Amino acid sequence: MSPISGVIWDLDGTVLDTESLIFQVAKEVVSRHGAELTESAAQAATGLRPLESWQVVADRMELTVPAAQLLAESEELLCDRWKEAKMLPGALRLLRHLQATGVPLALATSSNRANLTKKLSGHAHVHAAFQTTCCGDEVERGKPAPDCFLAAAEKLGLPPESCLAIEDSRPGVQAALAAGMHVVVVPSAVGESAAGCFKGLHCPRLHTLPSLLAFKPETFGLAPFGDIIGSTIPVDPAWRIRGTVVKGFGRGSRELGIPTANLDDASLKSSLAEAVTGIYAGFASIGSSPAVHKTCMSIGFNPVFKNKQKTCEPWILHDFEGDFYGEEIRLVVCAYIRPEADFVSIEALVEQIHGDAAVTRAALDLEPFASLNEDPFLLPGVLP
Ligand code: ADP
Ligand code: RBF
Ligand code: MG
Repeated sequence: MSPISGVIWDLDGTVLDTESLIFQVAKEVVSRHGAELTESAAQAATGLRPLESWQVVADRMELTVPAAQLLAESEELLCDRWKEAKMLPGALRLLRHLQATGVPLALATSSNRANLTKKLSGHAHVHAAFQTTCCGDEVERGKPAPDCFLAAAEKLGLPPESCLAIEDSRPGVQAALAAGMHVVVVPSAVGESAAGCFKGLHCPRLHTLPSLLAFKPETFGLAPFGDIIGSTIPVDPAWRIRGTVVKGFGRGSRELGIPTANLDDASLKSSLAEAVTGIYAGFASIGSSPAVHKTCMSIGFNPVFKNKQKTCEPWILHDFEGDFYGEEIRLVVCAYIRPEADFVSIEALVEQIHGDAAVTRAALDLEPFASLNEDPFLLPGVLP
């Protein structure tokens, strides 16, 4: 493949998590008109320009109100809320890395100029990272037409074939492929809807990733990240989590031979509600014991088992005698290993988890992780 000389980013659902805001507001607008917004209608509307999105919703939900009115209602509600949008996992890290290594960067968004400004008002450093921005109201045709990607490449002075587009939605991917670019897609849609969302879009120029944390710049001939320690990404500052060990699904020891001390729901909600799902490494201690052990843990939905609820499950790399349900567990989580994944078999999952344990053991011997095993938070009886 030709080397990448510039990266062109989509905004909504790729850099910023505006999707959940938009969904909340769209639900409210649709309910005003006596209907209930379905997941599939919202899905079909993702990635298009605002008016086109509302036309899709109006058609799908068989609303008699004109799309323009629905848009006006939602814009009014969203106007003050855009600044609430948070950066998506790994977006800031990748943006900073590309900027620091001199890669030309552009934004190609379906948003109009006024909304782009509002959305990035709380993230001035992000806005400044892009040499150029191309908005939905500045091109003739919106995504899935290639116009905004082509315009962005032209503004960067680069041929489209040497550009990498980063996208989250189907129309966005179609637009970038039509522009002749390489595309990395981090689907916003999850589970079943994600599977259907990119159906039929096969192209050697298209690469799918679970999140931008899994992006490897060297795959595209770009400088590798410099922050990797022992093949993990540091979690900085480390998370200090205290919880109670509760009963899980009872399959860790039995089915996998890997016991996991599941954290209670309340501590999960208070300290990890927004944590990126994935596999992490850190140190743990239990109950009244000051002993500190290396630990690898999964936070998320266990795709292999299709859990409906998020769990946090530390596997403490130590042989205990018996179990310790109801005891306090203290965790200092300092390294991200990989995203949660689906596997074809339980054996393949178990093998991967043993690989994670090996990564954990090795990485936690390295600084700045190693000294965290003396973190006072891990001592019994120390208050937060
Ligand atoms: P559950 O589904 O209830 O979490 P598991 O089969 O995953 O059951 O077993 C987890 C329990 O095993 C923990 O709650 C803990 O009491 C005990 N246990 C024993 N050794 C370990 C270990 N090394 N790491 C985690 N939990 C352990
Ligand atoms: N479950 C998955 O479905 N996919 C994974 O990639 C995955 N990785 C894990 C990595 C580690 C280090 C641990 C401790 C657990 C992982 N699990 C994963 C969770 C596992 O399925 C779960 O602990 C058992 O099903 C018991 O609830
Ligand atoms: Mg468990």
